[in-house]
Amino acid sequence: MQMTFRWYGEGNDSVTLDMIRQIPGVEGIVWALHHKNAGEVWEKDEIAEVKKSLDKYGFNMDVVESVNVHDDIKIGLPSRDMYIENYKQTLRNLSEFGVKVVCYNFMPVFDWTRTDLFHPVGDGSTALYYEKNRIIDDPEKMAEYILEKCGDYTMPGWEPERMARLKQLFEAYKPVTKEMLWDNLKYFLEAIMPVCHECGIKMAIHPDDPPWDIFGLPRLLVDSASIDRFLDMVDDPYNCLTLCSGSLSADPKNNVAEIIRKHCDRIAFAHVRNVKHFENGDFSEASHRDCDGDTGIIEIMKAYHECGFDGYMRPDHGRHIWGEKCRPGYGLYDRALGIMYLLGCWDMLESMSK
Ligand code: DNO
Repeated sequence: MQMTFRWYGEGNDSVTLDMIRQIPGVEGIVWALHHKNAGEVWEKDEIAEVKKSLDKYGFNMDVVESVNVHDDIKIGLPSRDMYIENYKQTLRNLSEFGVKVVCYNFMPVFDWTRTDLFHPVGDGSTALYYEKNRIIDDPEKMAEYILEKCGDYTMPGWEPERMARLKQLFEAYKPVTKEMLWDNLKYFLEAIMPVCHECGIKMAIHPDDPPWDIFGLPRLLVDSASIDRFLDMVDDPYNCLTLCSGSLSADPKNNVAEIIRKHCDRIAFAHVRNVKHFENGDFSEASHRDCDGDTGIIEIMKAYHECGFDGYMRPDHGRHIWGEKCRPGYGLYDRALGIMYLLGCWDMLESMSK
């Protein structure tokens, strides 16, 4: 297992590489060119600049999160072929800098969705929160709220340019049924798999967060059965998962450790995060400590260890603690605590297996 940390880039993150270097055990930075729109080619000189800044600290750049997929590909428009060609070129360019895993998602319109970004946890800290009844039928109001709360930092998938086109996007997705979305995902993956082989890059899809349809939009990767379907649909060692424990475990029926045991060889990237459920279907994000939520962090770490997981892992969202001002979910302090907890579990499992 290789521990990594997500960073949004110079001038786009409250956390600096100097700070990350002081967290024990971080080998790589999970990065992206956040200024690029979905569908654009990532140019080599832009990638080289990131490499230069990471090299100074001895961090690898093996994992990208994310190269976003253009909506025309998800919707299945004729222009998708052009965007797929651009995607392939981005993969080729990334491979020249040693990138091994590309995380992406296939969620229509929105990426991850929460109704409150700074919900009090009860101990003076705040965390991302999902109130089921607030996701009814007004995505525009939702977007307004999210944008206002994010301040200087946009949440991935909720960029103001995209949100300004919400009505248009909803219109465009109207004819897309769940089965069509599956077909479009298959089309995309089959088109890029040869380039993935050529470049040695694993495509690692992020499950849908939350794992159910929202605002009438279909969502695909929501449980064990849909993950089976996805991996069978394009049965290729380069067609992999970003197994996000927090996304999946927002649905209490999902057993993340079981999914890990079943598909460990197809998990290229592990997001480890804890979620606390409430009886009415709401959920709150929690500290990484097992007993603070319902995800079963220890069982998850055991499953990865048992399977000999040798992919990349990162702590996922943290709470906002000690008054930190940061991008929602992506501060330094609680994610650094998260890493220490995960590495503590891992080191203990290692020592017990000797
Ligand atoms: C949330 C992240 C997601 C993820 C994308 C991948 O914090 O895990 O935004 O990066 O879904 O494309």
